[in-house]
Amino acid sequence: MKISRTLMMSAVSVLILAVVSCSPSASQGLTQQTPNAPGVQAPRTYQDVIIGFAQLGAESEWRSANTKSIKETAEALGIELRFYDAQQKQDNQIKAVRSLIVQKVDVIGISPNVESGWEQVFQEAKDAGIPIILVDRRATVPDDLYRAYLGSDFVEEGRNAARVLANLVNGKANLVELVGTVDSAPANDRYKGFREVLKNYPEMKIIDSQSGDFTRAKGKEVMEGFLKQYGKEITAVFSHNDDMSLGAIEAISEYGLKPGVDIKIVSVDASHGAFEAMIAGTLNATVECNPLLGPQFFDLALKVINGENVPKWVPSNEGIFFPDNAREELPNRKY
Ligand code: GYE
Repeated sequence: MKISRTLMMSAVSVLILAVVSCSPSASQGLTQQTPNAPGVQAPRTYQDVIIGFAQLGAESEWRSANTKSIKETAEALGIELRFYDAQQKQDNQIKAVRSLIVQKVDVIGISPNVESGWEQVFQEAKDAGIPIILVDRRATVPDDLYRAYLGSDFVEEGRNAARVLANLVNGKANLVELVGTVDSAPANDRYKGFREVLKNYPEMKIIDSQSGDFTRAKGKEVMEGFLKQYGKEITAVFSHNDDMSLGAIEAISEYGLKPGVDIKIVSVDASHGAFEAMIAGTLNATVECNPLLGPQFFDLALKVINGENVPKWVPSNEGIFFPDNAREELPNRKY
């Protein structure tokens, strides 16, 4: 498909070149024939931009869906995409940004693995005249170092998780928390939002809180540690993503307790795995966090390239899902 289009394009350009060079008016009349006034550039289109993307890794179902959305949208729109996967390492992500600067791409999209440590490399991009768009995760940098942030309201997700959990346990629980990647925007914000609402429930106590780095394997490992230390004292889990919840579910079952029954579990993302767990009765709720950001990202990128005004924050639409309608909803889920 790509090859035939490229071939066709070069055939067309050869034809145009031939026509232009053969035409007697080629040298005199060309400026009058262009549709734009002199000095006014035609807006760029998806087909004539190069967009770089520094993805943070492939740590979760959410991330795989996010990467797929970006790659598939680029393909569908005919955009030349330069994509990097940093394997959850900030150093790799910084290297990817530097390499995209050298390649002189038109825009760099990035999901910063952690919030801090971006000023220098973002400044390098700015100095090279390449706009940065933050996708999914924020970075703590001055406003002039990025053009826009496209992503979720993670604080609200944390608040919603607390509201749902409070309902499930009637305002009384000994809970443990599986935190996402340390210093990442979603982990910081979900942590904060959750506690904000929990203040209204004095009998809901967080007995421990540790990072499971947003992965299923670490989520399981941390939950095993919690169970070893607190055993049956634990009555609820707040996990910052579904993958860690699935790991925790395994740990709880192996420990001999019933996940979703003996220990209530609420998490974030609303991925396929979470729906399957809700249908199986092992997960009690999941707060949606939408990873399908490809279309919004490229739309934003093109606007930025064409000098249009864009909002500083473009939020994504999200809901909450429970076991009652999980079976009905699952076929509609795209990730
Ligand atoms: O919740 C988690 C992923 O940044 C919103 O990262 C994203 C989070 C998502 O690993 O599953």
